[in-house]
Parts: sequence; C-alpha cells; structure tokens
Amino acid sequence: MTSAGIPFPGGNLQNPVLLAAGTCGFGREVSEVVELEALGGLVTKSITLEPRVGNPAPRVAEFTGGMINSIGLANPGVEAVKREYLPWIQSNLRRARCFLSLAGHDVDEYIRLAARLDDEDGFQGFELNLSCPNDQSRDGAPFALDPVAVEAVVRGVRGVTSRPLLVKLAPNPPAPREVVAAAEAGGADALTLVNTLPGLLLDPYTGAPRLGAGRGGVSGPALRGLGLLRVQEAREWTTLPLVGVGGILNHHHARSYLLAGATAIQVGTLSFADPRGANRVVEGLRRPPLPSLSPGLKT
Ligand code: RRO
Repeated sequence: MTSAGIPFPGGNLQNPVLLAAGTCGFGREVSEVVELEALGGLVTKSITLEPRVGNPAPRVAEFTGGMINSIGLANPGVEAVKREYLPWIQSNLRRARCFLSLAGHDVDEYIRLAARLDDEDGFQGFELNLSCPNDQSRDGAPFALDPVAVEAVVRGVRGVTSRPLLVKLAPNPPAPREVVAAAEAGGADALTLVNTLPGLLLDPYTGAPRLGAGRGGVSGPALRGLGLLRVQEAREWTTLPLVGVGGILNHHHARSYLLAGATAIQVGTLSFADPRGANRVVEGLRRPPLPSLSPGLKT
C-alpha cells in the first residue's frame, strides 16, 4: 500500500478492506456502527430488476465453523435503490469506494440492470454476482459454474457500460481455470473469489433443515481454505486484480489472502459477529507484521 493507496479499477483504494456484498445492505444500514469512510469500500446487497422478498425464515444459522444463509436475494429492486439508497451513498461516501452488486435470472437482466444504473452517480463500478447459491434460476446452478454462461453475462454487461466490472465467482466450479479465463475474455476488470459454498444444516433430532429454505450458502472460517486456494490458483492464470473473500476474521487472514495474490479482500461473516470487525482488520493491517511470532501462529 502506498500513501496514494492501492491501484484498483475505478480508482485507488485507501486500504484493501471492503465489506462483502450482502453483509452491509447499501451502507446506510450499518453506518452508525461501522466507520465506512475508514474502509477501502463496500459492495452493496445484490440488486435485481424487480424487488424480491427473499426466502422464508430462518435465513441464517450458525455452526462451529461459520454460518449458513439463504436470504434469497431479498432486495428492494433497482428503481428503489436509485431513489432511496444511491443518494445516501453519493453524499456520504467520499473516501470509501462503492461497488453495486448485480444479480439476474438471465443475461438480459444483468444487461438491463447495468444500463439502468450506469448514469447514476456515487459509485465506482459493478460487482456481477454470478455465484449466488440460493437463486433458483437456471435450476439452481449459478452462472459461475459454467464458463460459457460467465463469458456471456460479462460480455453482455461490458457492452453497455465502461465502468469497472468485478466478477464474483463460486468456490466450487468443475473447471475453475476455464471460468477465470471466461470472465477475463468477457471483459472483467477484476475477479472476486469466492461466494459461499452450497451446504445444509439439519436439526440432529428432528432432521428438519435449520434454514427455512432448506439448503443455503456456507461462509466463515470453514470456507477460508477453499477461498485461499481459488485466489492462489487464479493468480497463476490471470493478471487481473483479485479480491479475496471467505472466512477472514482478522488481519492475519487478510494478510494470507494478500500474500496469495489478492489486491484487496472482503470481510463478510465477521461483520455479523463483530460489526466493527472490518475496521479492526484495517487497523491490524497498519501494524507491521510480527515475523518472529508467525511460525507458531494458528490462524
Ligand atoms: O441472497 C442470498 O441468499 C445470497 C446471495 Br445473493 C449470494 O450471492 N450469496 C449468498 O450466500 N447468499
């Protein structure tokens, strides 16, 4: 990190720590507890063309290694975001960068979303969410598992905006290298690795799913090893900036992602347990590493 910040699509980041999509609403919702302007930035809840009510409760459940969610893309829809949320972002975020997360049923929906938002002010770029494990479009198979679908969405959106495009990928594609190549071929400016991993928690006595929707997406420490692997291997395959996300609880974990080749990192699950956790990661990264302690450090 230089005093001028970290080069990143859409403008330098003041530090490499962003809030992950779906964990901070549109910024305003968390602004009384999180010091947003001390962060590198945030990614909003995924936005769809029409409002979505989301899945039945409970939508989140904890387990020893993290948590599982099935929010079901609950969001107010693009027109309400323009009317009710973007003005706040525009007047309140100066130093922190903002990326709008977009999600759709098909290529056309992503294109229409980007086109409707492109002329608005207050944000730097888009994060295309191609990897929601809780969307039943395409028979529940996220775009990010299929290189052909990834390239089609990214190329389609690239055709309607010159803003930076981050592309959020899944942790479990059958052919990870092909997916990375497809996102790059379509015109991605950066890759966000990774979204949550499909999973299921059951009540051990009744067998009932702990989530109202049944299955969901696993996040938190259980995901960190896979997230790091996806970042490190992507670093071998592309020169695009990478944003690492998955199980970051502290600055040690953030450092691991940066050493694996990420330019920036996102904090997600941590914020639910500790809303100021991302601010603490920023503060921890400012302190010099302690190499003499690191060999025995269990992170
Ligand atoms: O809303 C969700 O259920 C959700 C989304 Br869009 C996503 O990308 N990842 C996730 O774990 N949950």
